[in-house]
Amino acid sequence: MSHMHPDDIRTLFSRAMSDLYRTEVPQYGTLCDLVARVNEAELGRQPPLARDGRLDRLEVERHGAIRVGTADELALIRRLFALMGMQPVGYYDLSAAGVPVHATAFRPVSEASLDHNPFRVFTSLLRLELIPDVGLRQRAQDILSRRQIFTARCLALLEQAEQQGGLDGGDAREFVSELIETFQWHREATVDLATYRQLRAAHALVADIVCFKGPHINHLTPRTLDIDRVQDGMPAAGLAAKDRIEGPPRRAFPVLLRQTSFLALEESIRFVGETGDDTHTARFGEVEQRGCALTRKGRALYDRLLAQARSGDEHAFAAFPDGAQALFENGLAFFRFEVDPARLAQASPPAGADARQLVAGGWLTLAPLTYEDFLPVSAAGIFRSNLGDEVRGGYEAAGHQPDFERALGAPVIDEIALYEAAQAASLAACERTLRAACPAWSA
Ligand code: OOG
Ligand code: NI
Repeated sequence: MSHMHPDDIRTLFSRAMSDLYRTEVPQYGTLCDLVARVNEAELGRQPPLARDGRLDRLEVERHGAIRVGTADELALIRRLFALMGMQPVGYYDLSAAGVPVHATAFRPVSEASLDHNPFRVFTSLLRLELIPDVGLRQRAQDILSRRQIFTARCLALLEQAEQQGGLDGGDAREFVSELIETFQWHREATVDLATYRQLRAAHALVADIVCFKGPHINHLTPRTLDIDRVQDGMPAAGLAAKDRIEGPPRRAFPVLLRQTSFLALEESIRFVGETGDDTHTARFGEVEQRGCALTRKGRALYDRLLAQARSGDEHAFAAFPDGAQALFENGLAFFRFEVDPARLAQASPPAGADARQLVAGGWLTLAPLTYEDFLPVSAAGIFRSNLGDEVRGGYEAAGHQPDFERALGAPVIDEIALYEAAQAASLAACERTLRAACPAWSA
């Protein structure tokens, strides 16, 4: 029996999630159409070489977000997503932004898998210990302990896949359709109206996580090559855009992530045992533009300048180099190196020249390594506007990665280490080429 490749199961999953969200949130379809138009126009402006394979990746590239309530739910998500080649990468503490969760991003990690389909799911775990009211906390815990968010068939297929080392095509398709059920929206709450209101008073997100059958997908985000153009096009497409894009201003050389969103749907809910009703903002729309990954040093500078920009300094980002060469020379960003054959034909690099000299002399060119991760705390604006929540300060409690990893049942992967390894691998490949072409260089 031959197993379907995890990359292909992931593609089935991301397509199925996209189809689901299109039926649940019609504005998502409108947004995807707008993004596709903008991306096509933008790709048309780029040189043909840069286009190879990119439209393919962009057409399927999405990230989703879910929020789970218990350690057991999180650990099961990890095992289920592993069948699709998605690993937990990074630790995100959102308590600083006044949101009582911590999180990781499940995503592929190898470059080949990312090229195949970089589907990511930002997954948050509720931190009930941040709810000060002990009675309410216990109540929430009891409600969560009674629910099973996965179908029995989904869990059976998980066991089978773990035992046999994979799933064949038919089982993989069944697995995906069972798994999708977990992320559907159900307008029937699992609690009565009074309980919902109590939990919502503690925090809108607590109600969102605790009061429903499972972790409904709360947004699914396409990637655009020009977010300013999408933002400008949103009103005419009938989408209520946020008033500004999160992240740094437009740059010649994009870095990290810029995001914007349209406002959440007000959805009516049916509560247990009563005729009373209320509305809830569970789902919204988001779009993002991804740029180059930054080193720790680059990220520290970015965070400092973003804070300055937030407190009114419009020109803060002028201090951030806006070009591949300068970012590389200052050790601020990660790149994929490529040997320039034309330059090599002209002259050999000097003996012993290092990466910096090879780049400066034109033997190596720099392509950005795409940032594959998230910036939810700096995008706290998106969090807030979509929770329908009043602005509140951060929690006193700091993040707690060991607790999160205990719940997950595994350590999270350090995203910076992944970028470092990708950059190092591309340099090693270039060095092999140079060594073969000009023995004098390696001497
Ligand atoms: C997750 C928000 C994080 C992003 O793009 O930063 C996220 C959530 O609202 O549950 O998706
Ligand atoms: Ni998002």
